[in-house]
Amino acid sequence: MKTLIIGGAGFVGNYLIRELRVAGQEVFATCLENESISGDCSVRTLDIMDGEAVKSVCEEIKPDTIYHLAAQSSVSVSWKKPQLTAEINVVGTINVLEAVRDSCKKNIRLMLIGSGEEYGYIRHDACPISENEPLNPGNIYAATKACQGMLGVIYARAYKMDIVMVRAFNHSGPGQLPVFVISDFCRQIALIERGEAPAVISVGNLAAKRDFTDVRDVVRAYRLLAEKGVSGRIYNVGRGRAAEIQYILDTALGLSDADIEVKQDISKMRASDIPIIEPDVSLIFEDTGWKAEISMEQTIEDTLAFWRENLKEK
Ligand code: A2R
Repeated sequence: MKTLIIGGAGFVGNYLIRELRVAGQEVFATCLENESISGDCSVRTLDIMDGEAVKSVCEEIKPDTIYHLAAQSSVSVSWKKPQLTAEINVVGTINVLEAVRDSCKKNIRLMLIGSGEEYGYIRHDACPISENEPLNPGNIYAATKACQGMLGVIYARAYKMDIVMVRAFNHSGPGQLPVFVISDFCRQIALIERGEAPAVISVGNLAAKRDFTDVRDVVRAYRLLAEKGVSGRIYNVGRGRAAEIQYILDTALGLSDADIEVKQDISKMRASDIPIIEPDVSLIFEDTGWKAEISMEQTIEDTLAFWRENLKEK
C-alpha cells in the first residue's frame, strides 16, 4: 500500500505519517522548499501551485491513496491574504484533482481534507450539525474549504474519481501552533510556570462551546475513511460533544500549581461568536466504526507537557 501525503510538514501531517507507518503503509510526503519532514517516510519537495510538478510527483510515486493536507490553514491569515488563501486552497486543490485525473494509475483514492468552519453561521438549532446542513461560511478560509469540497464532489461525479471529503472540526494536541485555544492556554501556563510571563492568562470568549478532538484520533479517522469511507461522500470528523472554553481553561489551570489570574482580552473576542458548534458524527461511525477515544483532558495534559518540555529547550 503506497500513500502520498501532500502537505506533510504541517501539524496534522506529522501525526498522519506516524499513523500510516504503524499501519504498515509505505509513506511518501511532500513539503515546501523551506520546510522539512522528520517522520519515517520518503520526502519530495512540492509547491501545489505548480500543476505540472504535482502531476510529476503523482506519476513518479503512483500512490494508492493521496491525502491532500496542503493549505493556507489559518483563518486570521485568510483575512489578511485572501488571494493567497484562494490560490492555495482552491487553485492548488484543482492542481491536485487534475493530477489525479491525469494519472496513469486509475484507482487512486483521494482524501480531501476540509473543515467544520465550512458550516459557518449555522441555524441556532442546527446542532448536532449533519453533513447535509447547508454551508454558510463566515470567513475566507472557510469559503475556500467549502469550494474545495464542492470541487471534490464535481470531479467525483464528472470523472468517476474516487474521492472522499472530510470536514474536520477543531483538533488539537502536542505541537500545535499556539494560535489555537488549547495550545495557547497551555503555552501561556508553561511560560508563567517558568517565570517568563506575569501570572496572568489572557483569554477570549469563555462561554462558547466547541468540539475538540485529539489530533491522534483525527489521523486515525482519516486512515479509516481512506480504507472504508464511501467514495463521493462527505464526512464530519469530530468528537460529537462540544465543551465550553471555560472548561478547557479550568482543566488546564487545574494541572498547574501556579497561582494564575484570568484576564479577558478584547482582541481574542469575536464579534459574531456562534454559541455552540457540535458535529453529528454518526455517518463516520456507521461507515468506519470510528469514534474519538482520547479524552479532552488527556489532550490538554499532553499539550501542557509538550510546552513545558519545549520551552525548556529554548
Ligand atoms: O504555510 P506553511 O509554510 O506552514 O506550509 C503549509 C503547506 N502549504 C503548502 N504546501 C504545498 N504547496 C503550497 N502552495 C502550500 N502552502 C502551504 O501545507 C503546511 O506545511 C501544510 C498545511 O499544514 P498546516 O497549516 O499545519 O495545517 P494542518 O493543521 O496540518 O491541517 C491539515 C489540513 C489543512 O488542509 C487544513 O486546512 C485542514 O486540515 O483542517
